[in-house]
Amino acid sequence: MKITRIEAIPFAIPYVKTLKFASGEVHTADHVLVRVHTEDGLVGTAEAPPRPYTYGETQQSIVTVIDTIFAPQVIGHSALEREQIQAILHRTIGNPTAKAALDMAIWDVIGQALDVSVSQLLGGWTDRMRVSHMLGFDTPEQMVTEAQAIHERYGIATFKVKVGRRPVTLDVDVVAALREHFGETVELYVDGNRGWTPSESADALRRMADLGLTLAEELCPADDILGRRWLVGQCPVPFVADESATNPGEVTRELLGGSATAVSIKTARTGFTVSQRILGQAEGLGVEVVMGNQIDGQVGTLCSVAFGAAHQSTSRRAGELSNFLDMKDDLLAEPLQISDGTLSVRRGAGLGLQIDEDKLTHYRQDT
Ligand code: MUC
Ligand code: MG
Repeated sequence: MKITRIEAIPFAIPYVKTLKFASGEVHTADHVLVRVHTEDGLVGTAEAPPRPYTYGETQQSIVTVIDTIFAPQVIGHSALEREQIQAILHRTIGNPTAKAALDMAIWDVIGQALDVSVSQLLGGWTDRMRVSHMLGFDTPEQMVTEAQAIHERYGIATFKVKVGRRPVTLDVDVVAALREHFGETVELYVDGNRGWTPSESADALRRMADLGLTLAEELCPADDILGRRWLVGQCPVPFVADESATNPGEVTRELLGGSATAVSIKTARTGFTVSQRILGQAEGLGVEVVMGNQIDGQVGTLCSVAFGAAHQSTSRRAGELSNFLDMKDDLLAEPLQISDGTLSVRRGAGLGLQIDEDKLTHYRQDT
């Protein structure tokens, strides 16, 4: 299982509809496909999504850090030396999605070599997850129409509503319209991507108090340290740390500092290895987790569901696994299918994914 070559391939696939949220917007999936080759002819695959407004990475920075810093040090190691490889990666600060994609591609290699699925290797709890769909900023009418279409077509009954606009009533009206439209038949929760101040967040929570929200995520910046603690202290539902808790140290700081009471796990930023460590922290501290989405394509989504379905506590809540529906196309030879509101783990060795090489040739940006 000696690693002989690592590819970082930039590609760009347009979105059908721009996804807008408080910290940014996405209109093209300008991701990086990472491939890890071994001397036995195995190829592990994962993808890294650049999110400059969250982690500072760009498509170019991901390719560069992999090509010039990570690949030269990782090549020559066995895929089984994951701890050695983690040590190499963590010698460089930041670059979470580049590190995560490498880690997940290496797990894909290990699964293929052992002829077992990565999800089973990780824990094998179940073979599918319920799906939560993310609704980006729009008018209440448009967001209800989108939610209804997604509900009808895919059976999805959990929606994460992007909030964080000013005045807060813009978003409160959306949540009220969704509740009015669906009644109690759907689960609703909100994600502010740090858009509000602590007092605006508290005001919005008060206004939404009767709307049956189940979670509130990153309503205000974690750097508003005392304000955030004050807010979390009065939040009636678990307050989820997402971009404020991107590694085990930050998870500890946010939870023990009283700035969050739940954690979003995103394989796109912590891979499988570090995501398992974060899951262990959450379980040990007794807080709930949600499988989040880094606005992944289908390759990244397959990684998320492989991890989420592998453990009891990550599969309890619906996972955010549907952002790829907004893309015009994707790279998988066999596209993902959401039905009855669930997404299944791929059977087969490793991550069970195969890239459509013609599509990759079409969408890659480096030729
Ligand atoms: C989310 O849960 O926040 C948007 C920004 C980001 O970092 O992730 C996405 C989704
Ligand atoms: Mg979030």
